[in-house]
Amino acid sequence: MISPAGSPLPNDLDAYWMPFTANRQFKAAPRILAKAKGTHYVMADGRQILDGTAGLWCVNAGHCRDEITTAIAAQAAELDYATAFQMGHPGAFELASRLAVLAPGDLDHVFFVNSGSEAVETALKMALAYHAARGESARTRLIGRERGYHGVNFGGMSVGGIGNNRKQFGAGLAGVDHLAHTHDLEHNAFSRGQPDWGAHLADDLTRLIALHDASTIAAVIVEPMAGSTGVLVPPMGYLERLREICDAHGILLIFDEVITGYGRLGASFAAECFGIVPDLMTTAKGLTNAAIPMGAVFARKGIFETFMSGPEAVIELFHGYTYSGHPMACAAALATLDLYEKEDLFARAAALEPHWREAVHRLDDAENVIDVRDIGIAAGIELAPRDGKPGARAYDVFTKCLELGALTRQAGDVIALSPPLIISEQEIDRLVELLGEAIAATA
Ligand code: PXG
Repeated sequence: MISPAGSPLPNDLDAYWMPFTANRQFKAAPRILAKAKGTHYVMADGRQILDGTAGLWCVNAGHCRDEITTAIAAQAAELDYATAFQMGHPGAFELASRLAVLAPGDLDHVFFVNSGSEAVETALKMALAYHAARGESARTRLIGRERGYHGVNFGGMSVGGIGNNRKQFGAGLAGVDHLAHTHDLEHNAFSRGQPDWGAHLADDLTRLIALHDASTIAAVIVEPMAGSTGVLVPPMGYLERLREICDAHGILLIFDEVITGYGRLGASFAAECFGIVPDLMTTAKGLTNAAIPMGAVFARKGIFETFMSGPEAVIELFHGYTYSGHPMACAAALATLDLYEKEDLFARAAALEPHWREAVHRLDDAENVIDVRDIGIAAGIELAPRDGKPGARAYDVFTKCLELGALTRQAGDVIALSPPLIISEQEIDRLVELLGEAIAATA
């Protein structure tokens, strides 16, 4: 629509093609976020909304933290942009060093990107290039897992296992296969923390090895806790078993920690939480508290060193982005790491976990709830789907909850919760209460 003066009207919703959104449904009843501070959003109509999703699993230290906004502003005035190709700037080196210290084991080298999707593409390419550098260039297969989410670019979509994210876009990467997912309500429903049942599901990898032969497999990529698909907590022993099988067959293990990184599970990374060091680790979201887009891929020492063994004047990895290690993103990330440290937020999340668990499991007996699962400061509340209308009930719960004053995230028939790690116990109780009311009102 054009205003009488010829410029687009500021409140015209039409031009914006919204991502992962039912555009027409949204525009018929828009939900507009105007401001945020701490654990709350403010809607355009002035209503305060408790943020039950930390933005989208990313604002771990709470919204609009002064320390971060100040650092970004200062960096913007000092050095707005610097190319990362054959040039450097201090912030990127400082950030990589800080991250290498934070990461467990020998995940000592860090490659910067701008999103979780780019982190995944980067890690997959690193895995292929690593094997090629070692003379095992037949290792080109990539193994993902059903219900996995690894972003929306072609590599991540292909190793991803969410049907709706794949079906519009053709066959994807060749040579990809998938492990079975670990969701099984018959054995796992209403688990508190890691379910006891399901370690054996990791043996599905041996089936794929028998089928394809290990000599053709480059890497296995999994989310240690699958987030977007509706919070699937790894069964006890499952990730350990995956690690063992990968080790036995020279297959790289990639943890996609875009959601689990930076405190969500009450530790720096899921790798630390579960005591398993992957070969490559993808992160984004909480890295900058989401104030500026950024992702980081961590590589173990041995992988990095393999790349550093060729001629010194030759670029070792033909990969990177214009905005890799953007100065403002580095400044935001450094300020975020300072905040995490100063407020001991990962330990805070761990200390809050028992309260969180008790609170979310108050919904166990709510009408239409068929599972409640939790780990760290994350939970999935699964609802019985309405006949022939998958996701419809959860969408109604999501909109009702927003009306009552809390932002949640709908994933199919699951409501996912992942509030900022600064949330108080009272706010947790309130969030669960509002969700309970929304579920009751939506029966
Ligand atoms: N890997 C994982 C594990 C993710 O959760 C990505 C990669 C991609 O990140 P970017 O920054 O490219 O979006 C993600 C993203 C949801 C939801 O509803 C989660 C994500 C994205 C959109 C929705 O839970 N995670």
